[in-house]
Amino acid sequence: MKNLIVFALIISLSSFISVNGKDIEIALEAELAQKIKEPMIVDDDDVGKNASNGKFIWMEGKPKEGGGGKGWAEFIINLPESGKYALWGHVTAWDGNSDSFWVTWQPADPNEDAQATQNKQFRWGVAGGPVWHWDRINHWLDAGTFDREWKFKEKGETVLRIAVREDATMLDAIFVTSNVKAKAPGEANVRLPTKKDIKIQVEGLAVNQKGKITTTWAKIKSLP
Ligand SMILES: [Ca+2]
Ligand SMILES: [Ca+2]
Repeated sequence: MKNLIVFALIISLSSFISVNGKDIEIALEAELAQKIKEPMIVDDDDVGKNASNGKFIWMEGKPKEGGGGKGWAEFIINLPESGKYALWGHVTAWDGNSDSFWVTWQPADPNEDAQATQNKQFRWGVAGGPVWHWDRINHWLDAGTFDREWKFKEKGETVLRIAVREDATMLDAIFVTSNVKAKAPGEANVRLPTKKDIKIQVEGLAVNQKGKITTTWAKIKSLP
């Protein structure tokens, strides 16, 4: 009987630990996207000074009403676990005409070209500010902006597309986290990519919660 109680205690303790385990966190440089389609470009000029890794991506130009709505960057993100995820972007948004992107993350989102469909579910209303700051990726719907979360049924490769909506909205880095509750960057434990993060991104690796590399993917090298 005593053994049974101890056993039950161990089981409940271990489930407590896993529930409260460290979040999965992946930091990505925007300019190291696997594919970038013009007029979205990588830039390093004075406009985006102090960008992480010295570079960022944008549709170059002055903010103007309407925006270009062409070009995008795609990231292959190798998730080490299934489950729910949130995204944060390190951004600059000059004014009300340079503060949005389209965001789709497959396979949780469909293979939909949001620039063509103009589906507001995929519209990210970027928090304004003339210097780099973190903003949680949201849906900008008619009723306002609401934090997005994505649920992946399986671990492994996913494809995140950040597409131009309004010219001049700037993206420096992306932070992926399994913490979908955090409302503020500090709570979400956001970080700019470290040298190790950049190596993981370039080599196409996934990491476990303890920051150890778990898998490699080969497909990335054969991307068209
Ligand atoms: Ca706008
Ligand atoms: Ca950067």
